[in-house]
Amino acid sequence: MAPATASPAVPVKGMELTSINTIRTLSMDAVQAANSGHPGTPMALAPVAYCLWQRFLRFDPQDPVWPNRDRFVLSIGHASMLLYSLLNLTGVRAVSKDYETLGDVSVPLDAIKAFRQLDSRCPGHPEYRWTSGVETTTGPLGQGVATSVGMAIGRQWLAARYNRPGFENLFDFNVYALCGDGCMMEGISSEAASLAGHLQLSNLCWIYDNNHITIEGNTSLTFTDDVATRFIAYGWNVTRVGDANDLDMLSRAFRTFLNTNDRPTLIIVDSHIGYGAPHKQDTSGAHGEPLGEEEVRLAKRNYGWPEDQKFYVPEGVYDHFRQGIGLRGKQLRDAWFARIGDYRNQYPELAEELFRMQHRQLPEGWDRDLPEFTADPKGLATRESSAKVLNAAAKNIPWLIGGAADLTPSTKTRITLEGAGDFSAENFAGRNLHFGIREHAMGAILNGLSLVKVRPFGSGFFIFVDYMRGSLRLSALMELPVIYVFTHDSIGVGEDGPTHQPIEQLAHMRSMPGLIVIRPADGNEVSEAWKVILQLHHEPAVLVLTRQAVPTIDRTKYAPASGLARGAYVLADAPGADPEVILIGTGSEVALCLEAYERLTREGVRARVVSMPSWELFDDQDKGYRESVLPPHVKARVSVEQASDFGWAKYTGSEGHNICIETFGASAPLKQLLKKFGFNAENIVAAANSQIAKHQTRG
Ligand SMILES: Cc1ncc(C[n+]2csc(CCOP(=O)(O)OP(=O)(O)O)c2C)c(N)n1
Ligand SMILES: [Mg+2]
Repeated sequence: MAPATASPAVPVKGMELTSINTIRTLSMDAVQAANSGHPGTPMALAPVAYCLWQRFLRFDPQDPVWPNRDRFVLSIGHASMLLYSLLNLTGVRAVSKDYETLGDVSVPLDAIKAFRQLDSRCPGHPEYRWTSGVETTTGPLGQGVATSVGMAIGRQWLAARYNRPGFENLFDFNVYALCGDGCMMEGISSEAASLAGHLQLSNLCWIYDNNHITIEGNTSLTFTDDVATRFIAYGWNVTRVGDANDLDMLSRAFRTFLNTNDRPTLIIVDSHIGYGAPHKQDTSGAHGEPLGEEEVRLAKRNYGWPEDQKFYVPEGVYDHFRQGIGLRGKQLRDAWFARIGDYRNQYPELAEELFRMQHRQLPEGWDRDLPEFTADPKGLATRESSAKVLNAAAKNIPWLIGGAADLTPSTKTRITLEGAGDFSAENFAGRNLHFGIREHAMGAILNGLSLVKVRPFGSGFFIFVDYMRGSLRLSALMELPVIYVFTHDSIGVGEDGPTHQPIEQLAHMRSMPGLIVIRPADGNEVSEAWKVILQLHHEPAVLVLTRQAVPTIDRTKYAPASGLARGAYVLADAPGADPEVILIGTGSEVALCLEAYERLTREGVRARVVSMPSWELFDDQDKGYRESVLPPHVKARVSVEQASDFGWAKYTGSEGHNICIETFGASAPLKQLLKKFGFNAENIVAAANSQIAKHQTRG
């Protein structure tokens, strides 16, 4: 570990100081104008960010989506003005959704003046997809650093696959993340740092703002970790900068990172929150509220700044950044693209892969091997059919990579293709990732992987989605097509009991905007589900699978599984399609509905079975289709799902019947549980008959 700086820092002067103070004052002014926000940390870290961006970051503001750019993650999302100031001063261009670079500046000064106001490119916390140059959405502390691990893993994987003789540096970008006390306290950072150390991700650098302040006051209240020792124990290189204003020491620390080839680097920077504000520096008062007009004035006086100027960018500042990061970034980016033509000539297939991956397209014929499953009453667990489908897809989509949080043997998500390999410090080309028992970090890492454009999947027991909801929510918020495969979808886990039985998790997932949840009924629905999921561009998907076997439905007798793409479809119908009652099932309960349907039909009851694997896909259909599946005049409806009934009334009506589970399940063999909770054909038939009677009386 490098010692703290011993001699006083060489004072920063000239245009460097002016540029740093511009970052500081823009941040203060924006927060003051919004009358809300976090001024203190941008003021303190302006020199750190300046040093990194201006002297080291390989980033071209003119092309902020250049694939080999260094990534900068602001894990302390509340310090968003630090990033917005940088984006403005370096002149980062806005990029359209289809990756064409547009002429506009991503963050014009007017956007900073409208910080935190509706539709400003400067929302409260940095949002990916909304503001070009923001590499990932941050705000929930710890998420940014964990996501940066995914980016670093992604870079290693890209390098291992695409760097070739003569093109050793095609992918060699570094990932920097700026974090604070909050990030260090959150458990997710420990999970992520532990994995990063284990994988020896030497392209990863976290910068820890050790300012000893959080919202409630001094960290002595809650946090006495020896962070340096903790990270050394994780296998990181740790170095320290004793003064956030010391550009030379900061540069030395960044060079130490660049020269470290066998492990990630943590740079601990001692800083003063609210630096320069005479009454608020080093207090939590500088954290999350405007300084106040007078304090802003006094801080500006301290900086030698014109006290009455607001949003002031002195002459020469833009040019200074243009000559630094701008010039360096452009040269690196142009040199990279100049070589891409040669790469395409020498490695046309790899170049084609890269193009498609970067544009979130799939290879030609990606779905040609997806299996069909023949009817079989004994059937197959959907986790088993999913294993076959996943491997058939992985065969034709080389950048489909993923793994589990130590549950691959149970979730069946291993890519077993020859040469797929295991991702490790010794083999960055492996397609099977091992996240360890670190669900929360796994979600963030998947986001990071998706942000560098590989196609990631992660898996676990459905119950443990609770442990990763924070990351999963960011997948949805960022509109990333991350694939989550969750098995052991309900009480089918049997003897493991309530701790392992998801009940309310489906409702949780379905309530999340932008997330596609699919609970397929059999092998063929699994195949169709993967087909839908792999074609998603902007939505994460949650695939919910059984541990136990479910019958493979006879599609010569019942409707084809292709109906899955519409979210719900009529699987079996009354003759003439005018049912008295509709049975709606998902996943393992669809087969039960069919059994009940056959009995009802024998009894002369006109029943319909709707398989409804995905509410979201169904809700996306036009009204005509939705009403053809669930005709409004047929009010007798029964839903069957081994989960909470929360939300089902939307499809069954408040007078419909929901066969569901209202407790946390129980520990017993599945047979006993099915009886206890009423998941059998008799119960469904009885519910159907009483629904018919109820609605006839009313009608
Ligand atoms: C997961 C999570 N919990 C709580 C918060 C609310 N919050 C925002 S900033 C902050 C304090 C962060 O302290 P630190 O990281 O030291 O930042 P500093 O005050 O030094 O800028 C908290 C608790 C959050 N954003 N995310
Ligand atoms: Mg702090």
